[in-house]
Amino acid sequence: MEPFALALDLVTGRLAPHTSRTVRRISEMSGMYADADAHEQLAGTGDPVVYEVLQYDVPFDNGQLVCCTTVIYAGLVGEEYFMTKGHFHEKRSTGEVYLGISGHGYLLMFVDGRTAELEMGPGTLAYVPPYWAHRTLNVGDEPFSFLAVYPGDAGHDYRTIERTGFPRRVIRAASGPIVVSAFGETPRSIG
Ligand code: M6P
Ligand code: ZN
Repeated sequence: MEPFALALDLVTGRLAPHTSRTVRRISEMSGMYADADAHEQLAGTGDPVVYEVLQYDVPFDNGQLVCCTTVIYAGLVGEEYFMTKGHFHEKRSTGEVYLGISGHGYLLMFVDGRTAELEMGPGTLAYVPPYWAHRTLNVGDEPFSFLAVYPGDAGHDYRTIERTGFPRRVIRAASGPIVVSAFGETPRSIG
């Protein structure tokens, strides 16, 4: 691997050049949003792009660092904000750093019955410790973008979350975004 420098657009969050681009549409996120009817309807009417991940690939090796940006578009499925699929790292002992670039979002995390939610905006540096599952979402009217840096051998485990669900959701309320339990505990405001 040779050294490289990339251009990160601090307004749009886009990375150039990039060697891979993942485009995730709503139809690829079945079962992740609470309102299945709203999800089905959106998937059938335009199937909007929920988020994109732009990455300059490095080898899948320990010691390498993946740098990628994610742009989550503004939108709702029912009252639930557009979000990423969310994952654990296959190699659970690897962490990750996020840096907010533009727009406003949340980073949700959980591990072993504990949960955390961090508000993110431009310049927010957020740390995902090893072992914690992580998902991000856009609570604003503009795209929410952030940079992620994580070890090359981390890997993405989506299946665990597809099986167990994510314990917290963020939904739109009259007062703004609120964090609610996905498993039926009392909703609580995050102010
Ligand atoms: C961040 C990083 C990536 C991840 C992306 C989208 O950029 O954590 O590794 O792929 O968000 O999240 P997900 O893979 O959960 O859809
Ligand atoms: Zn990760």
